[in-house]
Amino acid sequence: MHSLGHTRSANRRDHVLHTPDTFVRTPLPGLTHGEAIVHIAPPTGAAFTMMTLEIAPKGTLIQGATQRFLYVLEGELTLDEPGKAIPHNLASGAYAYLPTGYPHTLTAATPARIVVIDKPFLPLDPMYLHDPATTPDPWFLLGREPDVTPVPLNDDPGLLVRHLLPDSQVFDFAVNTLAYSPGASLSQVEIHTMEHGLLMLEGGGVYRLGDNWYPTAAGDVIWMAPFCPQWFGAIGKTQAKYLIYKDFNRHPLG
Ligand code: UGY
Ligand code: MN
Repeated sequence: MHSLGHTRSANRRDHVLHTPDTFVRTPLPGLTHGEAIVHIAPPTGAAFTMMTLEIAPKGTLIQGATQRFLYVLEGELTLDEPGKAIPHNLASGAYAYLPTGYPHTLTAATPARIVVIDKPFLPLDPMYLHDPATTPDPWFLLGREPDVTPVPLNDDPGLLVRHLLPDSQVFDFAVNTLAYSPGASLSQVEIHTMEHGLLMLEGGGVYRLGDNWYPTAAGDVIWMAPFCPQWFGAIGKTQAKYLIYKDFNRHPLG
């Protein structure tokens, strides 16, 4: 049906709501037999990129210029890493963290959709590396979101967080999932120095961004600038769940 120029998408100074009706697919260097939907990138003010890649069987993605986080939404893929004869199998809910310069090839075995977050790494100042056992660099890791133990946010059993990256200040960003029982909400309007990239995975609700309240559903992507006022309330009879990126563990002056 024709939308007559209407969309829920919005582009404001301190936030972007990117809804599927406005997605535009483009080629991406390093990606074969696939297309990228770039949701979040520096022209809006973001210090990272967040994209969905749609990859056909046998399509591949190789490393880019920065560290990378990837999350499988749909399909089956293999991930080759250096020195390993047997590739890793990834399916829906699987994720990987790849440090800067870590060679890898991701190959789709079936039609696949993945989310990719790329960010230039900001090293932790060595003066904070008190523990000699601490490595200065973040490390390659693979996981599965359902295997991560959920913890209630602010003691609310209706709002469960899964931290997908290790609790180490060596990492300069965090990626979490937040699962809201029907009717649950953030306990406060948040205003903070970190920026966010968010993909609504399931369900929906109302997202406050700045002075706007947006109906939000699975498939929507949101960018929140540093200090963007934000709040979410889940609406519907099923849980609402999103994947959320934030820059983390660094002094705001860098
Ligand atoms: O981690 C966060 O700042 C998170 N609670 N923000 C959000 O869900 N908008
Ligand atoms: Mn937040």
